[in-house]
Amino acid sequence: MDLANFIDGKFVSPISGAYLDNFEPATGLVYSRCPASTAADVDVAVAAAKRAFPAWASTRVEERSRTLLRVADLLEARLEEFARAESQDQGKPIWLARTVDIPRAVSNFRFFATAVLHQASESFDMDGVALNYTHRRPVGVAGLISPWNLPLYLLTWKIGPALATGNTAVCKPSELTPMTAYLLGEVMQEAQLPDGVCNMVFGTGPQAGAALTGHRDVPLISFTGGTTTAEIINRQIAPMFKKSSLELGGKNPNVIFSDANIEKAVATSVRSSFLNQGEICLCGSRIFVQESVYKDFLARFISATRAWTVGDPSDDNVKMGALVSRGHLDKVLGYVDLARQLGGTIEIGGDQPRLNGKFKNGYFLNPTVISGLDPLCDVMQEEIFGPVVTVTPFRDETEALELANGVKYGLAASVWTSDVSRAHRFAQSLECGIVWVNCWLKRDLRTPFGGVKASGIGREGGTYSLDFYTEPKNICMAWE
Ligand code: TXE
Repeated sequence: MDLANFIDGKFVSPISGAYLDNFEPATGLVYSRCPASTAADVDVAVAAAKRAFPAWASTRVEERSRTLLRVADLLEARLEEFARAESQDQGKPIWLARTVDIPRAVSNFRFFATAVLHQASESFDMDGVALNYTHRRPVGVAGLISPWNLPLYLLTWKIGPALATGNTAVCKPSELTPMTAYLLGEVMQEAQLPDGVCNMVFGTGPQAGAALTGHRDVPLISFTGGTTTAEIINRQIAPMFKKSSLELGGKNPNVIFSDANIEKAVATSVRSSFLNQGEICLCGSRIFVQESVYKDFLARFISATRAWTVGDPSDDNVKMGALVSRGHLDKVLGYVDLARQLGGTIEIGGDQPRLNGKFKNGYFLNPTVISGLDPLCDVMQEEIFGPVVTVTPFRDETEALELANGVKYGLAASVWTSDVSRAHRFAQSLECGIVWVNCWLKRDLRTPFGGVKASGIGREGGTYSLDFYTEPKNICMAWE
């Protein structure tokens, strides 16, 4: 099957006629092709979005809201089809796509289609001589670039607020997982989203992505992906003074104190380590355990990891599917080998499962737990982004904080303790954007999402998104 770009409300082939093979991670086989778009395709898409902007920006908020709610309803009606497509395209278990990815994509549209109806703006009375009010306008054509780990979830997280606030959009989904973004074009057509309001251009980052981030008619960029890529994008857009939000990688600590509920910490830590094959920027990939409970935790955690089955993503009983690509699997395996060379102990995993039939060449990896590494080594400093976690003991709160903050990233963290004072004290001292206490991945869409240090710039989520996708202008009206 050849996918097509979705431009100006129509599915169109890439101008160059070039395509990229799209592999199914579970089998390692090509099962479709996506356009290898170039700057020429991006130019056509940006022109369509620019043409559509004035009418969409001046469409009444209630009408924009109703249109996005139709998209949500139509997407929800095709949930099973989208879940199957996401699972086949990304390698994740279908139950995960069915219960998280696609429902969250529906929520993204519904949340922002209703939140925008209540967006407040300020006014200030200057002692009766003048009135200042803040007038918010959409920015224009939004360039939305999304990654391969939660393809539809993270793309709609951008499309929702961008369109709700009156912007138009050109989206560049990851070339590794184009399928659900392609199908979303069908939903937008059926929802009668006006032509050009949302456009999808498929292709590689350096070709299609760079053409979008560097386009003179795209004043706003929202990017989710790797820190290395964000450095390239930042250099490109800095001299163009574009408004940007960069949501990047993480190397998140999961800190377990001796007074934690160990049973709950173990059960949740298996999820925060291996959900979506560990391919979630919020995964807790560095587990730190207070030494008095370290041995007990490690034994229980290994036993729980053994039950985290790997196999056919379409099997509802399988916990983990395939990693997204051969290249990504090799990258993750490289870190496991490095851990061995550095003297780490592979407590469980570190190898590929022996699967038969059509899965024998799939990009599978057993969930892997490594102990005994120096916290300053590359395995514990760099984002691996796979089902590989380290477990390290610590003496006290001071050492735990030093270990947790001792990386260039600062996205998220989990803290397990029954001491409320310590929970507040420790959470407030962590260098990151999101902290979970005695839980993980409970996400309220109204909260700010994003990281600090090498995990990104800016916040999206709730009113933070509505603010990001609009420009506030202060207008001062004098009386006399
Ligand atoms: O990201 P990339 P990938 C991290 C994780 C992962 C690494 C690479 O560590 O191993 O990033 O993943 C587009 N100009 N995260 O390959 O390469 C690209 O086509 C414009 C964390 O997915 O950054 C894709 O659509 N665009 C992250 C998107 O950028 C460019 C989730 C992301 O690709 C471009 C995913 C360029 N020069 C990965 N180069 C999170 N925080 O959730 C690439 N792209």
